[in-house]
Amino acid sequence: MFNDYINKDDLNDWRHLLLLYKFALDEMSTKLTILNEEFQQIHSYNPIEHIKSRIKTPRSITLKLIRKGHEVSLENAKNYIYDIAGIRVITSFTSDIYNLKDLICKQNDIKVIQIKDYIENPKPNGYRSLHLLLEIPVFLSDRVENLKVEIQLRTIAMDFWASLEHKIHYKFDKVVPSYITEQLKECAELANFLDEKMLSINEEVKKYK
Ligand code: 0O2
Repeated sequence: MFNDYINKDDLNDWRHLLLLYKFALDEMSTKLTILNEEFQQIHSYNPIEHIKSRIKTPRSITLKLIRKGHEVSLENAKNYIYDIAGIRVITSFTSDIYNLKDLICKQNDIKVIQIKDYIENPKPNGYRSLHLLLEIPVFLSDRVENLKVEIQLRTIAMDFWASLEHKIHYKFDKVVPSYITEQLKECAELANFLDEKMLSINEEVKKYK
């Protein structure tokens, strides 16, 4: 698919672009690790359960550009695909998500481009997560490149739901029978109930410290 749209001479430029996004991802991952480890030292508590990161494949970039109606080019990939560098941060509690968001967004080398709060406003299918679209500078030998990184912040329960929903979506080639969609929506509500319950138990436990 990718090769149908990309001239062989341009392959090196694409490799270079993806390398720049890898640098952006590395920088952002380090920032998150620092926040987590410092938090652990000060409060004896890790807000982050785990972090997954990935660079979008050239195939996915190509498909997304076509889906959005753009010509497949390096410039368009940089301008219109916001999640070439993607990080998923999994937390225990919803409160951790908002604490982390505040800590990330106030770092003055980070530019906040957009915040999508699918926790306050879940998608109609039940999807919940907080998405941050950020731009960070990457210092190269001859210039500074500002690159976009998408961070998805989710609790374990939100991630459990989203992972299964994603698999089902692809299993049915995006046309999921309505009774399954309805059951998934129910599960999203149950996952949300679990998040709220766990948060309130945690608040109780904190009083004993
Ligand atoms: P993948 O394979 O996860 O990378 P945009 O990226 O902003 O141009 P969109 O769709 O408006 O396009 O962005 P949005 O809503 O921020 O969602 C982007 C990503 O969030 C998706 O990436 C998914 O990872 C996740 N996501 C959004 N909605 C859902 C959902 O209903 N279910 C699940 N499981 N994940 C969701 P991609 O590119 O679709 O795929």
